[in-house]
Amino acid sequence: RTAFTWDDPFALDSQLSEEERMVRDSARSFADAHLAPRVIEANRSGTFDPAIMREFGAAGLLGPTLPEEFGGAGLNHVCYGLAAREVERIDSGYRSAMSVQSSLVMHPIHAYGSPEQQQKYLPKLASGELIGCFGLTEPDHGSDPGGMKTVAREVPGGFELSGAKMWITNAPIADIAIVWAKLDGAIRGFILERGMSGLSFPEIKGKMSLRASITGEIVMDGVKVPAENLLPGASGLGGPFGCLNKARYGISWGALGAAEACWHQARQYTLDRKQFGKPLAQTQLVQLKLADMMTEITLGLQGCLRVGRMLDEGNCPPENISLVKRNSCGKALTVARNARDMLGGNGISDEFHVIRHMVNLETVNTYEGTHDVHALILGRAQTGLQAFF
Ligand code: TGC
Ligand code: FAD
Repeated sequence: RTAFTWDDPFALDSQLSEEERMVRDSARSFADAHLAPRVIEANRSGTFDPAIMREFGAAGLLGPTLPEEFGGAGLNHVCYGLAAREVERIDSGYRSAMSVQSSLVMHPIHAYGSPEQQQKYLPKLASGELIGCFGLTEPDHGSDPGGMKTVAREVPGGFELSGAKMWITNAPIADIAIVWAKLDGAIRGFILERGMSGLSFPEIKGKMSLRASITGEIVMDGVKVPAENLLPGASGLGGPFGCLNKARYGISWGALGAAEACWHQARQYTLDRKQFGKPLAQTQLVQLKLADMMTEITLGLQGCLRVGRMLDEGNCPPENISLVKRNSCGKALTVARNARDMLGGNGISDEFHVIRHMVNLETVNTYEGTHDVHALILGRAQTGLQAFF
């Protein structure tokens, strides 16, 4: 009989290359050494330490798929996903900081930027010396970004931007912002720099989820942007969505990292905790929940790996990314809610981490396209029928 490995039933490990395993292991060591010791206090105080960005940079975790000439590590998408899984095992907010910088700021500058923009910003973003944010969502346009009201108009020497972006990860600490605005009706990307007149980044307070991540608005009141700060290579919604494809893919791995943390915690807790004279893990109801967790996470990870391989082959339709983003987030949320329950009273204490993952995953299930919006994308793709409006 072949032995069964409870925490890696389908031997995901053996499907990885040596380099991929190395990246995963070093991301795990980084997360354990640099992120785990901070997270409880950061979550309690609702703060994000900007120094983390330089630490991510030093560990090679910012823009890791970009070529080395821009400060990247030339890694494949599978490596990127594995790193996201390890970071989110600690906290979704830390993975958010990493993925916004990598997929939503560095990627568009690399994919759509001029050579001058690439030289100016990418190496400093890769080291964490500069922090970036990505402004697509607006107060009145979240799931329907095509309706955005932020406008750019041509003025001598460049453009003038007016409007507001809402729920922007890292905005209050950002040095630069990739902002999407309508120029003569077409959606274009602009690089805004802190200090430009009329630009501010107020923090959003009172978040009960993703508290170890900082979130804000981008308020633009006639901000003058030099002509050279327009991203020349993107026009239309395909510009921001090209970035979202990368970030959503990373989230699909990351959310399962958070789910694994909850599953492993629930397993150990119910093995250790005795009620009615026996371990909780020796009850049928608990074993059913553990079996469900193992099944969903194991199957989910195989899906992420498959999509990562398709991306690396240059052969991945965006719908596949919707499929795994939606599946991972929805399943991770269920795992976290069940794990919370299995820890009883301790399940609501931050010392046991599960409640923090659970409330974080509410955000992860919402941003980058909600669970239901990805269902509509997948529904449209198989019926040919538009159900958004
Ligand atoms: P639709 O007609 O579907 O498409 C308009 C144009 O965009 C193109 N497109 C894509 N291109 C590349 N990749 C994709 N995934 C694409 N999806 C669409 C499409 O081909 C078309 O191009 P063209 O040239 O024909 O014009 O547009 P729609 O308005 O009907 O879109 C509806 C919908 C639901 C698909 C879309 O708007 C959507 O996905 N909404 C969700 C919004 C969202 O995900 N926002 C994320 C904000 S950023 C964020 O949350 C960061 S959190 C980061 C963190 O902290 O980790
Ligand atoms: P809405 O679009 O108003 O949706 C509300 C509800 O209606 C949802 O359940 C949705 O599924 C449902 N719904 C919407 N349309 C339909 C429909 N046609 N049919 C059926 N149901 C529908 N955005 C950025 O641009 N950059 C960032 O860095 C960023 N970071 C974020 C960080 C945090 C902590 C959070 C919470 C959000 C962040 N976002 C960011 C915004 C995020 O992408 C949006 O919140 C998300 O896209 C949903 O938009 P909304 O909040 O306006 O909800």
